[in-house]
Amino acid sequence: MQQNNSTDATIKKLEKLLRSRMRPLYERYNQSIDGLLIPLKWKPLVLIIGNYSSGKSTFINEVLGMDVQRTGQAPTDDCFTILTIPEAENDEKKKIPGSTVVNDERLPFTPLKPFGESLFSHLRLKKVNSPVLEHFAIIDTPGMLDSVTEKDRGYNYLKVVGELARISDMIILMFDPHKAGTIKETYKAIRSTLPDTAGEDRIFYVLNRIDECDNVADLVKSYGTLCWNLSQMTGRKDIPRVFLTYSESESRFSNENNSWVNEQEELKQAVHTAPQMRLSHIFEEIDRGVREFSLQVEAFETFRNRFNTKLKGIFRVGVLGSFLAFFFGDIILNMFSGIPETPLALAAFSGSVQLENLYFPLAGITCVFIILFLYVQQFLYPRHVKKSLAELDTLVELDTTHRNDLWGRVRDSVRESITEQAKSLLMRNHSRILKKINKFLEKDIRRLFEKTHKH
Ligand SMILES: Nc1nc2c(ncn2[C@@H]2O[C@H](COP(=O)(O)OP(=O)(O)OP(=O)(O)O)[C@@H](O)[C@H]2O)c(=O)[nH]1
Ligand SMILES: [Mg+2]
Repeated sequence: MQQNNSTDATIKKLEKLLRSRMRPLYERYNQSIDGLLIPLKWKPLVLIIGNYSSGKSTFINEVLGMDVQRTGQAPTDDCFTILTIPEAENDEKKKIPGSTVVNDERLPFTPLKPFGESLFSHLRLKKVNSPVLEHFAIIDTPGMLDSVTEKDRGYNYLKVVGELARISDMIILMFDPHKAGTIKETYKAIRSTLPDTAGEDRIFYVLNRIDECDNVADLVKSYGTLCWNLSQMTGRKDIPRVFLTYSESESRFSNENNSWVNEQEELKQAVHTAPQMRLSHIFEEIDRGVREFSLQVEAFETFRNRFNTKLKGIFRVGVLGSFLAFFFGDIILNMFSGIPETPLALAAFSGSVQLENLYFPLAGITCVFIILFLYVQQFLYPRHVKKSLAELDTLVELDTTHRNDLWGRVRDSVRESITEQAKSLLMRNHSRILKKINKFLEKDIRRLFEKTHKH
């Protein structure tokens, strides 16, 4: 793997930190840090998505300087193709099937496993001898179809795109003037997996095939449609940069002296910066992943605190009950059954307290505590678990959209943990774990981040 040495060293440090600081905490909740380690694997990734026939494969061929991907009008390619360089000179296997790719633990594609055979047969890794691929891998994707035809794929295309967007360091969203209005679904799919507060700078918007616009008015119309849709989706007033590109060799222009705008060279240069974007992507992903975990622990803490408040109430009742049982229990028993002969209070009054006078009062206290224990176990505890599951969203404060967004991703996992390990969650000191997580984010990770960004 060709990668900047200092980036490599930082990634190693991050992995070490995650394994030493976070793994023990995750394991306490029967969770694994494997998901956090995925973006650290392999090499920088550039993901190209967009409408069918928007020119994705043509652009890739031009970046690589060779014809590796099939191109053509109408939906041409229904495969996800990961393009990388052969690892060694005699690297025989030029194409690796999807089922092997998703099972290779050295690669970051294991999250695609749940999509099953219908995806694996449309996924492959291709080894291409292009020097460009020494520094990063490119993922060519099948074109986005209309939502009706999408249903025939046999796997959830948008979810796959979302997973790939999560692990990619650069995402190129490519549209052509004819379909500039169909960006919505694609954007939603990738947005749902990207961090809420960041990630936007990882996306490059491209309006390709602009040579097919007949005139400037036509181009402005397509550009306007794309921008309108973008602003609708991002909710931002500022429009992100949109690269206006076309392929010289495919264009309708016969000579090179035409004055039509073309930012394809700039886009190609931008693609080469993917390795530099890798570290910030990794930091973002770790930050997001750990904050998701932290929010779960917060929920467990509320779950425990609420139960403890109820327990305290019960304990107070217990103390009062014990007091009454100790001093008056034997008197009442004596009134009904004549036993014990001399209740403790009477013995104390006559100044002759014997050890046997304490038997009944102590038995009274034990009875009170047994009753309360049974009440907690049979009634209070199951009711608390049931109520917490029914009011899951009240376990954490959802005061910002960022927290809301994180919560949406971990809610099911919290439900599962409370259902499966409620007792151990009630016994654990979550605030100590929260402090450790906070220290990891604010000290360890921040320090490393600042150090790498100084260089
Ligand atoms: N005029 C013009 N045609 C282009 C341009 N780029 C690609 N084409 C043509 O458009 C068609 C589609 O290009 P592809 O590169 O196959 O598009 P794609 O996005 O990979 O399509 P799918 O893989 O089917 O989703 C091909 O016939 C290309 O020759 C361009 O910039 N201008
Ligand atoms: Mg293609």
